[in-house]
Amino acid sequence: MKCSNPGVLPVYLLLLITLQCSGVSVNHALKNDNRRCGSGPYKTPSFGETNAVKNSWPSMVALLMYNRQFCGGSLIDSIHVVTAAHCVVSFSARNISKLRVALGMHSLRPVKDPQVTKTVLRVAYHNDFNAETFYNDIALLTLDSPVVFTPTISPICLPPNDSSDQHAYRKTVAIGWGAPTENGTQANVLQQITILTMTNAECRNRFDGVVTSGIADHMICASYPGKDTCTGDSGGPLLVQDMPGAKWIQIGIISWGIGCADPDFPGVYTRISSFVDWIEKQNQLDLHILMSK
Ligand code: 4AZ
Repeated sequence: MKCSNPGVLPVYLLLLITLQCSGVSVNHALKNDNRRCGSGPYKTPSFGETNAVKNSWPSMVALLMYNRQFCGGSLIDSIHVVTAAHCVVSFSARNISKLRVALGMHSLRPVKDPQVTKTVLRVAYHNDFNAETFYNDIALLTLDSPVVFTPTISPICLPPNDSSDQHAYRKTVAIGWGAPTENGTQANVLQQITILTMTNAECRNRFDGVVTSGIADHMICASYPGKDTCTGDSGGPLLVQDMPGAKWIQIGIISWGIGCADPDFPGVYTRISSFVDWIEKQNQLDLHILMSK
C-alpha cells in the first residue's frame, strides 16, 4: 500500500489507509489490545477521594456537542469508545457530525484542555435499547481515525464475556464530569468516587415497587453513603482492579438511577460482561464495512 498523500477519498477509505499506514493491521486496531489496556491509579482510591489526579484515568473520554460535555465514555481500543445508548440514541446524522470525543481531558473549562479530539464515523447503539426501561443501555462509537496511545491516553480492559463473576461486593470506581449533587452544577475537573457493588437480588429489593421494569440481569448496582453518579456522568465507566498494581477492568457503564445519592436507591450500571459479544460483533461489522467499501 502506498502511504503518500491519499488525495480526496471518502472517510472510510481514509480510515483504512490511516490504519494500514500506521503500521497496525485493521484487525489488530479493531481488537481490544489486552497487553496495553487498563492503566490507571496504582491502587483503588479511598472512599473519600473525589478529585481525580490529572490524567490518571487514560481511558476516560468526554463526549462533547458544540464544546459542551454531555456524557462520558471509555476508549476500548484505538478506534472504539463504549458509552451509554441513551447518550446518543436521539442523534440525527447531522448531530453525529457535530459529536466530538475528547481524550486526555481533565478540566471542563477551558475546553482546550483535551489533548486529542476526534470526530465519529459510526454510532452503533444496541438494537434492544429501551428508553423507558433503560434495558441494553450500551453504544459503541467508531472514531474517524485511530488514537495514538500515550501515557495519558490508552484503552481500558474489558471483562471476559458473560463471566460467571457477578462482581458483587466489589470496591469499584466511577468517574465523570457530572453534577456532584442532584441539581448541582458540574465540577470543573474529572471526579471519581469509590462505591460498592451489590448482588442483583439486593438491588431488586431496593427498587421493588418503585421501578416496575426492574433490574435486568444485564445491569449491576453500586452505592456508597453520600456518593453517587449523577446527571452528565452517563456513559462513563464503572471500574475494578483485582489488587493494587493490577490492570483496571470496566465492569459497568453509568446508566440510570432515581435522583442522585438518595440513600434508598443505588446507581444502576450496564453490566459490561453481558455485552462483550455484542461489542465484538460491532468490531467485526466495522471491519466488514471498511474492507468491503
Ligand atoms: C444521569 O442522568 C444519571 N444516580 C446518571 C446516573 C444516575 C442518575 C442519573 C445514578 O445521567
